[in-house]
Amino acid sequence: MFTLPDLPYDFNALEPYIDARTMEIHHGKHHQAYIDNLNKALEKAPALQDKTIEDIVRNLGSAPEEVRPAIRNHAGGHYNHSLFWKAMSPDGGSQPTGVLLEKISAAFGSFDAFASSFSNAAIARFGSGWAWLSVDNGGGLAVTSTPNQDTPAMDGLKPVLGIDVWEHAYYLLYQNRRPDYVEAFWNVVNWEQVSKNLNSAG
Ligand code: MN3
Repeated sequence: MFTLPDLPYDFNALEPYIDARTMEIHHGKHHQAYIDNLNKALEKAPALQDKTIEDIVRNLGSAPEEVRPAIRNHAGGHYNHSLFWKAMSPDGGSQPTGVLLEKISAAFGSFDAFASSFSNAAIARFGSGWAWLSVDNGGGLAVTSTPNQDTPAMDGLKPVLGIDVWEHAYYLLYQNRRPDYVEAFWNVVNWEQVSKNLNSAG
């Protein structure tokens, strides 16, 4: 049984960029619902019940067909949100350093070019989904976008930073102004955690 991970900060910690009410509903209702629905789907997939969430999203093909769409959506939702909360911090913002910055510069030319590519992917995602920075199969970095709760891990990539662009992530504070939310997100990115994600991606 999967359970909701605690937020590593208070609901209001990311203000003024992300408001407390949004964080409370997003974590306590939306993320909880992905977990509840995943646990329910896993009742019909006993072979997956002792797998990690990463194993499940990386091997969707091993889920029984009957519950595969549910597992895709809800395991994806649990995996994506678990990464998302940790990759933000009230002490975040600014720019990465060290190996992460070197890899970003190698892949995109500069940090600004990367940030622009990531923001554009987030803004251009039609409907609900995510934009990502991931480690690709060759060990380089790539910006991609996924619909719904799909995750780059389903395609063998290792996501290290993601932004949730479902309306539930920003509508209370930003309404239809997704670009303003995306711009504000840069103020809370926890580069230390993104670097850890990069290191554990190998
Ligand atoms: Mn969400």
